[in-house]
Amino acid sequence: MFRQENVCVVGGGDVALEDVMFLARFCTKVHLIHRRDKLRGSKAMQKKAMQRKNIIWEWNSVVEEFLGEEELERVKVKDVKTGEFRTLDVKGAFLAIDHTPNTQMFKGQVELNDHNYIITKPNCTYTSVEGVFACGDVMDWVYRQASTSGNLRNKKDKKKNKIIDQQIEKEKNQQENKIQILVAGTGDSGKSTFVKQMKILYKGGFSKTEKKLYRDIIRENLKINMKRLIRASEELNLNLQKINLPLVDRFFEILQEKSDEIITEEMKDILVSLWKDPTLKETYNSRSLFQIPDSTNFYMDKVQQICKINYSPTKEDILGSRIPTTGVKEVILDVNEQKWVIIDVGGQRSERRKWIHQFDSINLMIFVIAMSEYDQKLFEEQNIYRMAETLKFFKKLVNDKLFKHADLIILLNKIDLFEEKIQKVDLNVCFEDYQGGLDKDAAIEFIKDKFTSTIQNTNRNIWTHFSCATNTEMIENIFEEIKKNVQQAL
Ligand SMILES: Nc1nc2c(ncn2[C@@H]2O[C@H](COP(=O)(O)OP(=O)(O)OP(=O)(O)O)[C@@H](O)[C@H]2O)c(=O)[nH]1
Ligand SMILES: [Mg+2]
Repeated sequence: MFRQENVCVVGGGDVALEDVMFLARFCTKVHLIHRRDKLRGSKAMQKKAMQRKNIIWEWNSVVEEFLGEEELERVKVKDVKTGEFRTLDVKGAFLAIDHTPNTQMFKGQVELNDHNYIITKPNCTYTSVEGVFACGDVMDWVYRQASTSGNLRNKKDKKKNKIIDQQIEKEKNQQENKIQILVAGTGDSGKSTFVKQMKILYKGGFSKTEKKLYRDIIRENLKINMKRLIRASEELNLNLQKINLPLVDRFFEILQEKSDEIITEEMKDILVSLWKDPTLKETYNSRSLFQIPDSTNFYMDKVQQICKINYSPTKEDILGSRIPTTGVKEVILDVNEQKWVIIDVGGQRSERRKWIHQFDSINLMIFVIAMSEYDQKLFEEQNIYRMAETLKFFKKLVNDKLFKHADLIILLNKIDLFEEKIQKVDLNVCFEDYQGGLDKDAAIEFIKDKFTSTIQNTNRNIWTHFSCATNTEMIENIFEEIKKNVQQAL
């Protein structure tokens, strides 16, 4: 789009330099506008850039105004030393914001992730230090932008601009020998659990701060899930033992009370007593009728332990915990001189909207399907079976123009729960055309076929694995096989 046109890049870090070098390959002139008289970026890259004749260095300069009728035509620039103004004829302007958030001053004080973004508790601004909160660019890994073009006058231009940014991104990935792996699927399928296993297996597990965050989430979830159980028992007309009714009243009272502790001693005793009520166990066994994590019993059985003052969650506790993902999370692995960027995204409908058009240089997609979800209804819409939604989404995603060339791994997950369930619940609750009854193998073949038959481009590598994402050994074996297959295929 900007071939043989003049453009400008605003910035002075590595991102600006990378953009300038890329644009200089096909633009007539690229002006680099920088407020100082030297650059911050890498010296080697600067030397290379200095040799390009069509890069014009606009030192000590800042942009005053973007000018043009229908679209960008000129940029008004101010010399910060002399105060003089001049204009540059350009068709596009790229604002190169550095990838590195300005968080160095917090290093060692609050927990930062691999990219120096401040880690916050899911869905809120709490950092690892009580009383310290973070928001905006320092923690917003999702909406940071490497480069933003200023030629945004209409929809068509926005689209063209996106293509340029995509090309830059792809080029960078190739230079850095990066493989982008998107872990996709609908909500609650096990994507984040798979990514947690990557951290356990290849990144040394979880830091003290992460463990503290999980501890708090596990404790908070005890209350949330007890509330769900009580409400569900009411809706199912299942009566709790009379002796427990005052405890239920007190449970809801305490939920309203403000306390520094997530679970007070009194709340702990109530949870222990209520979980002993056979009606709540019966309610839990009917959980396909309402929304509650499958791991709830695991945590309810160990309330005493979880509420101990020095409790630190075990690997199993962390893998079993449920926090719906919001935004995009990354884990970067070193695999034989390559960087494998594993990208975890939110699978619920509202989350999918955010990322579905965001990725353009995905090499491999791991689509996670919860095999056991076939009798469960969607969290987002109570009259839709989860597996029907997953099938629809799978079909859309794997055939989307952004992903249809990416190699594909289908992870048939929650196989442990599926094996238990298929002995009792017929798959035809979700798929009317299924006639295999409670036969496990017939059901597996049917599900596999349902999904794979929707793939239009079969001219790519497609691998299928059965998994239990909470089982570290199993995931290690699967991932080692994935590594082998991907490396042979590349
Ligand atoms: N039993 C069992 N539980 C699993 C398995 N995989 C995941 N889980 C549990 O299922 C729940 C949801 O897993 P997540 O990894 O958070 O799901 P997700 O796909 O990341 O969900 P979103 O972030 O909402 O898209 C967690 O409580 C996990 O412990 C599995 O194979 N077997
Ligand atoms: Mg998740």
